[in-house]
Amino acid sequence: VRRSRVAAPTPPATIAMASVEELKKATGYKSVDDHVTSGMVVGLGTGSTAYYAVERLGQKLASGELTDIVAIPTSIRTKEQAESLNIPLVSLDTHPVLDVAIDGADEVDGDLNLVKGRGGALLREKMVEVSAKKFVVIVDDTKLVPGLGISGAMPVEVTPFCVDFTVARLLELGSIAGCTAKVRDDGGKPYVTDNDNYIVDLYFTEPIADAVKAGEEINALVGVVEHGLFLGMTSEVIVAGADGVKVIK
Ligand code: ABF
Repeated sequence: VRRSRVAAPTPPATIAMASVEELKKATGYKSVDDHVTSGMVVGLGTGSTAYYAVERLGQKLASGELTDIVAIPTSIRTKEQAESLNIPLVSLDTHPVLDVAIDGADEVDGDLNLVKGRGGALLREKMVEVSAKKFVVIVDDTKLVPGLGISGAMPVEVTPFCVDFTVARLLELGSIAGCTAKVRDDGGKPYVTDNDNYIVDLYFTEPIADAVKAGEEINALVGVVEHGLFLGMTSEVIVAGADGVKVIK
């Protein structure tokens, strides 16, 4: 009896990891099932949750359940995944309006405003997602926050030229006073985005009080390319948690 009691439990870490992955898969699959129909132009997000939306789209194209889809990837990583699944790809140059874009997020607040870019793809994500008639966000419930900027970095994509100058100008902005800034590191060198830029991660101890103003001030700096605040863009959020998958609009 003692021997079987010792042998029975599955390691808790294995259970936790599998379930987080299952939550991501549930939201990713549901986003495609609910929002993608044949003939659409679809924006494909980046990250470990968006991965499952891309996977589902590939499955449905392969089975013939969906036809005449073209997609726009938001990163080189997603482009490679889509190509491996034979998803036809186009660009904003030829398809400037998308029917739907689907992507993950780092933070979602009560008004469905987002922090994005901890995966480094925020510029292409914003260009694609702001061009979509519908922007569907897919997250597990750990991403829901009471205020933006409190669970980790708020990334800003900047030009590499004189990055310390740009960091110093960012730290002077009244709307984000008190934050700290760090050029994202990649093994001892600055992390380089798909657009050959750097990322400055801003860290806050309190939620960003006025995210609209912060976004305006940050983007007005000449060395800044784009920030990771995605405000007023979200059409709906598909959230997976221990009690199931729900939709917030
Ligand atoms: C991208 O992936 C980012 O904007 C965001 O940083 C991240 C979320 O990734 P994950 O789903 O892996 O948590 O969409």
